Amino acid sequence: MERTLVILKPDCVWRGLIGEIIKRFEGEKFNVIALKMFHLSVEEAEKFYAVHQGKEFYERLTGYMSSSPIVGMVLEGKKAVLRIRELIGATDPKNAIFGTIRNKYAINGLMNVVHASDSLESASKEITFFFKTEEIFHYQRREE
Ligand code: 3AN
Repeated sequence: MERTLVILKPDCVWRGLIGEIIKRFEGEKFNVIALKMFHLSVEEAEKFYAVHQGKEFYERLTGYMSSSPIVGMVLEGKKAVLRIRELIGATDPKNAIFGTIRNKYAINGLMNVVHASDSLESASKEITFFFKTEEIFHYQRREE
């Protein structure tokens, strides 16, 4: 089992897509094991996206991510990091494979619905950024 961090970005929240996107993840047998709404400050967004500092889209990205509330969650499941990245699709929706979340819902390469950790190492760092240990839970999926 792996854990990964997912953020439902401002465009997901303001378009009323929170439930729709969580449904996609749950439908693929990932468990939501932590869930919280945040409104990041610019400084917090800058810290979270520090790896992108210096890139031409950095200010737009940190301004956007701190512009309105977002939803953070930890998902748990088999090969969660890679499989969630596959489900969300490429950064630019024009390059996202048909059927992926970004292909269906992203507005553009910035407002692209969802963030997901890109490696086990970043998942671990990003989960710690948003959640305390006691805010993360574990349970078995039961179908009955
Ligand atoms: P991904 O989220 O697909 O891993 P990253 O890590 O390259 O993409 O970029 C982080 C975020 O920065 C993206 N989710 C997107 O919101 C924004 N971003 C990336 N590239 C661009 C770009 N060329 N123009 C505008 N925003 C971008």
